[in-house]
Amino acid sequence: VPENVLHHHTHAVAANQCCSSAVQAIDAPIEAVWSVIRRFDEPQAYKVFVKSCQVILGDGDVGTLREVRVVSGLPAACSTERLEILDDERHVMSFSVVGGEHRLNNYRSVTTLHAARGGGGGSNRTVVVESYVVDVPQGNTREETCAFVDTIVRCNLQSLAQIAEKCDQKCQ
Ligand code: A8S
Repeated sequence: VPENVLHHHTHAVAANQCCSSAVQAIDAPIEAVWSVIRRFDEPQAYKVFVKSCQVILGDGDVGTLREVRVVSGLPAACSTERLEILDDERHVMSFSVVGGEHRLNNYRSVTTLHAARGGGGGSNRTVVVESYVVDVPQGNTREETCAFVDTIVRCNLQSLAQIAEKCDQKCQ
């Protein structure tokens, strides 16, 4: 495992918090996947539970704040999120939740992309690693919290794979 992967996915986890991670292989080049991930102003491009998003401060660099509205049916209405890392060379992005109406206080996630060799020996596949840390809400267990967040993260990564793979076919 490359050192930078371990570094970015090593979180300080307090006693009232939980953390987990998910991995997704994608049949598309790293730059195609990165072009979707790096758009902090457009999470709705692949995040399945996002209804709309508005940038409230900044122009897409670190420190940019966005207000995300989520679809109905979730125990949440909106989330205010800050871009923490955007590294176009190493393909690392991170954001944190700084407010909103939901139960995931102090949520922070890190997403890293890694070029992987395809069947033909070329570098046309990507492995995505996403990890997070979050406060366990009052009245919930660590296991319940991780199950809830893991479901959201896995849905998002599957959607990301579909979009990047489809786009890659069109662009070739
Ligand atoms: C992400 C990851 C997560 C988003 C969560 C976990 C959220 O947007 C949703 C429901 C909630 O209850 C919390 O990468 C919150 O966006 C879908 C509103 C933060």
